[in-house]
Amino acid sequence: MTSKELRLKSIEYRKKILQYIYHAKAGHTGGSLSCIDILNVLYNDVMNVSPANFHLQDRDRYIQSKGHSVEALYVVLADQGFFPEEELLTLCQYQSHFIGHPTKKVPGIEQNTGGLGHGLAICAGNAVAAQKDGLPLKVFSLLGDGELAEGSNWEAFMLAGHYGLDNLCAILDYNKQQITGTNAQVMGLEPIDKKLEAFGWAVREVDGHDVDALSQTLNSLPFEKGKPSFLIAHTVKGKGVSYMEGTLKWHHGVPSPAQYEQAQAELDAQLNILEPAL
Ligand SMILES: Cc1ncc(C[n+]2csc(CCOP(=O)(O)OP(=O)(O)O)c2C)c(N)n1
Repeated sequence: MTSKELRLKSIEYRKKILQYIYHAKAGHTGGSLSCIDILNVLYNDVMNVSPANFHLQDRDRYIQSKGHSVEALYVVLADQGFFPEEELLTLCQYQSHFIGHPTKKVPGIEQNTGGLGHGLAICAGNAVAAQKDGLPLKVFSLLGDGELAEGSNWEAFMLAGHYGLDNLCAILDYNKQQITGTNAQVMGLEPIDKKLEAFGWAVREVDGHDVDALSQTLNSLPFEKGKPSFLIAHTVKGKGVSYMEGTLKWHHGVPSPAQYEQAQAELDAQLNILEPAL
């Protein structure tokens, strides 16, 4: 996919995330908007995973450890053809599979997540198995910065470093905010690069909204042969909608009708800058 196509997709995905959260009257808005460029690049430009190969053992794996941002994942999986997009109109309704956290009942989802701190350990297990079986697949995990307060992540970091899992890539959606405050207020992570390096990981940093930089970095895995890769993606919670950006209350939140119109208008304006004919 070209750089422009990826940038257009990101805006379209943001519009859809808001559309389905607004319709469902529920959702983790800010964190979905902060990680969507990462998912866009992974699914459209990096990973070897699709509805056609999902049953095969040697496909790549993606497990979204910050499971609460599931609306971003639903929108991307629908776009990849894992299920018809209109099914997202059932989001958060009684008996719908499209609940507020990922479950394997939804086509394309590898693992149930949502209880923070589980995804990376599962990915590390998958990476060990692939290494032993000689399968040429890559395993990707998306982590939240607040999520790193869970000690289980650090066990997985230690294991992956020890076993030299260079088929594993963890991406940190580093928006520096959690539910109740900033990382600095609740649980600081710095120096996160030095900590991961001390655990035996190769670390890179990137602007997590720059699809070109994301694509270039994620297409150069492993960052170092014989080491797991850790990508610090600097992001903004609520990215793309002016009144949501960097605002704690939009961790989860449903726009009012006027706010919804404004958000869609802002995203349409971004689309028009990229593609004036639209
Ligand atoms: C084990 C566990 N504890 C608490 C929660 C509730 N919870 C949901 S999201 C969240 C904050 C996560 O912050 P972060 O990982 O930074 O996510 P982001 O800001 O990117 O949305 C918390 C504490 C949870 N899902 N799982």
